[in-house]
Amino acid sequence: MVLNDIKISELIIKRFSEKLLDSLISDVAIVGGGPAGLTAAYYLAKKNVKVILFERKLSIGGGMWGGGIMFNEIVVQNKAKEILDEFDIKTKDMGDGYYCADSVETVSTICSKTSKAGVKIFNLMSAEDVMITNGRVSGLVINWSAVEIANLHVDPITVGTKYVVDATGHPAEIAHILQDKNGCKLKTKTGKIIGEKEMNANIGEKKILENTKEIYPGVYSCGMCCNAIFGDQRMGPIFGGMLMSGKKVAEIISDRIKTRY
Ligand code: 48F
Repeated sequence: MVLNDIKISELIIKRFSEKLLDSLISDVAIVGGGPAGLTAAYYLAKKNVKVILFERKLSIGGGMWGGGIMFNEIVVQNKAKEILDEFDIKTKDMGDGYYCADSVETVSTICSKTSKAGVKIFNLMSAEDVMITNGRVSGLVINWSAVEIANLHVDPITVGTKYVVDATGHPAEIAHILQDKNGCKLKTKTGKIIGEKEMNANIGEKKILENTKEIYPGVYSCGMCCNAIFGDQRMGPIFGGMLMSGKKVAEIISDRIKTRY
């Protein structure tokens, strides 16, 4: 076989364009490819929901690669172990309901299984705005992260979706876009983003599941941004809440898609 450089370029352009064209309309568009967003995407795809995911960075996995202070081990509590089992990730029983897993194995396996489940993952792309139709979010405005980083004046493109998931972690970017740019009232006590509280894994991990819910018509929060939006505790390098929040938002949205849209 004689390799042809132009052919190689042609194949990349063709395949990527097909992928992007097929993603112009989806059931769910997830913003953020950390543990919460990836887990949500995986469980949605397993229920045959058409789901796409945008991640600003080159690598998928968000804050999980670095475990705690770059020690690449994560801790999960017993309630979340079944999710690591579902992904076939090795865990070490540390007693008293604590389990550890290698963060590199965890991220790479979740990423691989999510992709194989049928999720279209677009790395290097950022959501910079939302589309709103009749008081409900109906799509995302996306651009290359490189455009954002270089502060270039290049117009974005749009994708239409039934549901958006804010899985952007601590910065809660979609919630901020709704509130700060579009003046939307969020479904929090104050109608605004309340801001995350101090570190407390015990409270934070419980609250994150309560706070995995709709924040504005058509938009759900999952993962760390839930507690940032609803004003609850952060939890540091325990990741069970992120995984369970991703699974929970997938269940809520797939039920809604089945019963009504
Ligand atoms: O930060 P991240 O890992 O959020 P998460 O899934 O998990 C939180 C934990 O990592 C940790 C924690 C555990 O106790 O508190 O922080 O909730 O992943 C969020 C991802 O979203 C991407 C960002 O690059 C990161 O990989 N992201 C953020 N804003 C955008 C975005 C955006 N506007 N467009 C695309 N990607």
